[in-house]
Amino acid sequence: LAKYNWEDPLDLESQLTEEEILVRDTARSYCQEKLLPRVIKATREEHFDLDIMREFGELGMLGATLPGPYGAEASSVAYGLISREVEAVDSGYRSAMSVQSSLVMHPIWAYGTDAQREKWLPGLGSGELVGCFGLTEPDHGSDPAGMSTVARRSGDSYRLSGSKTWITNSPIADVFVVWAKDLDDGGKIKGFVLEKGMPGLSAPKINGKFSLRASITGGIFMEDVPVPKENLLPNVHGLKGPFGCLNNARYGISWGALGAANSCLVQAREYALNRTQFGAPLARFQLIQKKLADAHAEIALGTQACLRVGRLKDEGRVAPEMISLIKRNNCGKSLAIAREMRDILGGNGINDEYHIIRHVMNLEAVNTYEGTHDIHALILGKAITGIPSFGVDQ
Ligand code: TGC
Ligand code: FAD
Repeated sequence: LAKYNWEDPLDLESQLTEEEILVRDTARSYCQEKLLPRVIKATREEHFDLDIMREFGELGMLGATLPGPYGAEASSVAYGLISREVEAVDSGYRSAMSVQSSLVMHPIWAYGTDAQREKWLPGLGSGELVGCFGLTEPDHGSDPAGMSTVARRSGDSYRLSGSKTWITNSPIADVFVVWAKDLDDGGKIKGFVLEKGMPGLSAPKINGKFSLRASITGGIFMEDVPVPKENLLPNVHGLKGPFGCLNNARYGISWGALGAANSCLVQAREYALNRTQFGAPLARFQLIQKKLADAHAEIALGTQACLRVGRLKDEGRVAPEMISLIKRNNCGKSLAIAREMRDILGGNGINDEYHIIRHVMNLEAVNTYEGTHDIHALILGKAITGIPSFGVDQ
């Protein structure tokens, strides 16, 4: 019989390729040595350090799955492992990485022209340029089909008007992938690449977040912004454009959330072994062991599901509902785990020096963005019953 390894309960290691292990170990060293020491201050000060994007770039962590020359053609599992390592430190850092990779570089690669790829992908891949993805609007969050942002043709340009909100990286972005309805083409939803400095474009920061404080979030305001027609992403229209990007980002988040949950488990275990009450370490008590066992089991099962979906993705056999299943399950479970692990630390659990409370707060947003927990339930509900129940007229 094999010996049980609580740190790798279902033997993930033997299911990874050598290259994936190398990618994970490189990401782990960087995250533990360079990101972890910065995160408490960054969270207290609500600050995103731009150097981090360039460091991600140097390590090949941006757009890693894209083919050469723009990416390293890493597997989806390798991308998931990077997300897990980054989010083990902070979901906000993973946000910065996954928006750049899945929501900005991916659409330029998948829907753009060769000239667009050549213009933006090298800078985005090195982290010299920062990108953001504007889908959500003040009045259209879970239901982006109702978006109000519009594009109108005007000579050789489009004019974009509207506003987006809750946009990761927008205040520091050089490149804005924005989704708008083309009024000269039947209101079809299309993707446009806007650039910092365009007249009528602004992106103010949203202050006062209690979640993802080490990530910067803002709005995008567009007042008749002239956008050259060369900046239209020509190879997609309709919601399948943004949703095609979200499939990749949601998949990465499924791995990432478990990275945060696992950090909470490791911290709580350590604390329970060292903290004595009633004459014994907390780890001696059955209620504590049950909490650790529940967290441990969910992380192990969720990770195995991520691996399976990643492999299917690389084989071209993934269905979006599979991604909804793991995004919903892993974010919801990770949030519950983080709360339980925080409880094991008692009063110390609410101090940021112990990290867990930061993960609890972060995972609230992670459970909400890229489709809320309940929206993914409805996607699965539709798949199970065949009946859509998103809107009143369905
Ligand atoms: P529906 O009628 O179902 O579909 C419209 C069209 O889209 C296609 N489609 C997909 N294509 C690819 N992948 C998917 N996952 C797809 N889901 C749908 C579909 O086939 C159809 O195509 P066509 O050719 O027939 O037109 O759409 P609906 O309007 O009924 O929407 C349903 C619903 C609620 C599931 C959807 O709107 C939804 O997922 N809402 C959630 C919104 C969301 O996730 N927003 C994310 C914003 S970005 C973000 O949060 C980034 S945070 C990043 C960070 O910081 O890490
Ligand atoms: P709403 O859609 O108003 O939902 C509110 C509540 O109602 C939720 O509980 C929801 O589940 C529920 N609800 C909605 N519809 C239904 C229904 N039919 N049935 C039952 N319940 C329903 N967006 C971007 O485009 N780009 C980004 O980079 C980005 N980054 C983000 C970063 C952060 C920190 C946050 C918090 C959000 C970010 N978002 C981004 C936006 C995010 O995707 C939305 O917040 C999310 O999709 C939910 O939309 P909403 O906030 O408008 O909530």
